[in-house]
Amino acid sequence: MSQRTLVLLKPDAVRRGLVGEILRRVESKAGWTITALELRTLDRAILEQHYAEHQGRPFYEPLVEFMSSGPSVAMVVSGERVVEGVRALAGPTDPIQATPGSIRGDYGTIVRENLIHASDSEESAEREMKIFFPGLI
Ligand code: 3AN
Repeated sequence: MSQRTLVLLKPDAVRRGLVGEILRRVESKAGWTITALELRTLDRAILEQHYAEHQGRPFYEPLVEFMSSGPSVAMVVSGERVVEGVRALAGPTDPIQATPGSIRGDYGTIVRENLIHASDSEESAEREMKIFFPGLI
């Protein structure tokens, strides 16, 4: 089942020089391809759309602050079961709970700065791809 998913390499990943390492893990999965990619600093307006479900939560303001603190890499990954698959590569939200071998498990320690975002369903992927790549068909 070929799918597309929206992936963000967060400002901590870019600052720490981990973009290449994370892209390598994604590209190494058989049949997965990166079909859109952009380095950009995310502004408040785009983050408010992206994180609409978290508005009002205590971690929301610090999250928006962190996510706009430097450039991120936004990309679309396509291929077999990528929605579930990229989330498996990433590991769970809390990097200490994440299994070593996953991206968050290998490189993260704190929940906010957990290196990578990946859409959690095909519906979220459709919504999020439109936010970051409105020109994408
Ligand atoms: P995930 O990215 O694992 O799907 P979400 O969508 O629940 O996690 O949360 C979005 C982002 O918000 C996380 N990647 C993390 O940066 C931040 N976040 C979530 N929960 C917390 C929390 N309890 N404290 C601080 N930051 C959080």
